[in-house]
Amino acid sequence: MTEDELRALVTQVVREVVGATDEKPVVREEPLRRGPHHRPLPAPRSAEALEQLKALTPSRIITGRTGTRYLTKSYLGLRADHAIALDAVESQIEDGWAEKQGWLPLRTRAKDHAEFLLHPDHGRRLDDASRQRCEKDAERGLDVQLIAGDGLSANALRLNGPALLTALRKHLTAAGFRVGKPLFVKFARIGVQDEIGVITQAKSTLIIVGERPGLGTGDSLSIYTAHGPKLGQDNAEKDCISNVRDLGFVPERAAARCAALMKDTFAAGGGGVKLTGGDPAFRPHVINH
Ligand code: B12
Repeated sequence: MTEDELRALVTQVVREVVGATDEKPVVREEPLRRGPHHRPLPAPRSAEALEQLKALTPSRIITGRTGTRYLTKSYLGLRADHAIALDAVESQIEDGWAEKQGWLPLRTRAKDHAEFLLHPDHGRRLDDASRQRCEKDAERGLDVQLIAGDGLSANALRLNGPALLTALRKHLTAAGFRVGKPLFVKFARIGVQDEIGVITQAKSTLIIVGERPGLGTGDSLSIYTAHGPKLGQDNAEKDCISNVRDLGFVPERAAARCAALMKDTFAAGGGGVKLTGGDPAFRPHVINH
């Protein structure tokens, strides 16, 4: 059978199966419903300025659209970034990792990760064994007690924590502060720095912790400082340097900024609102980056 004969046979079979007639299809000049159009961006006045703007952020800006919807590329990127955020919140620090960094391992009252996520308060106090270990093994009366916590992204601590704590030790020591051996707290919320500060009688505590991730920011750490420790200290008396990661505020620069913040804090006798000196026009010098 020739190729043409085969084609005719297949056409006949298909026509029989679908019940085709010889009526000519109605062809409309204009389709009734237009499909969505890919709307690429209009040509920018300065392509260079546009690229500079995009380079400032990993966020999806100036991406174009299709109809009222995202481009497939944007949509898939959003799903991938969401997966990174979920992975970050689900991540945990494995046993033994903190000791390898030279940090004293402690844990909070949260018995497991699910309890930690569901009951934030359980992540703000040490469990009994850790309290005793902290009383026995942690140094007393340091200027700044360094603490590392997993918080809402153990991945961030694993990736950026060692570099950040090394840089913090370097800059704080150079600024004249006594900092000792760092402590690590598993299942930690910010508030746990209060209890540690009270136990160790440090003048200030500083906790680095995995931030609640935004889209694609599962590697981001924050530094929270608290001067004059007391249980349940208000956030208004504390300070925060956020977005510490390679794509944001790089650990080395964030540590230098933190040392400057601690100098101001000690000079003012407290952090947070005390640093404003009561001036309503005050603009904190510690912002994202
Ligand atoms: C969640 C969140 C909040 C929540 C906290 C609720 C809760 N119980 O979790 C709410 C909505 C209450 C909040 C409020 C504020 N927040 Co807020 N917050 C965040 C966010 C998105 C995540 C924080 C996080 O992951 N913490 C880690 C986990 C483990 O900590 P946690 O113990 O579970 O929760 C504590 C901290 O989140 C802390 N906290 C939250 N915000 C702030 C801000 C400051 C200055 C301090 C000292 C502490 C603090 O409060 C929680 C309870 O103790 C971050 C952005 C980010 N992705 O990091 C911004 C962020 C930390 N917040 C910020 C700000 C400015 C504020 C406010 C001052 C806003 C305002 N003008 O009112 C207030 C201050 C609150 C206060 N005085 O108590 C800024 C801090 C900027 C800076 N470098 O100082 C950030 C970085 C957002 C940003 N990019 O601008 N916040």
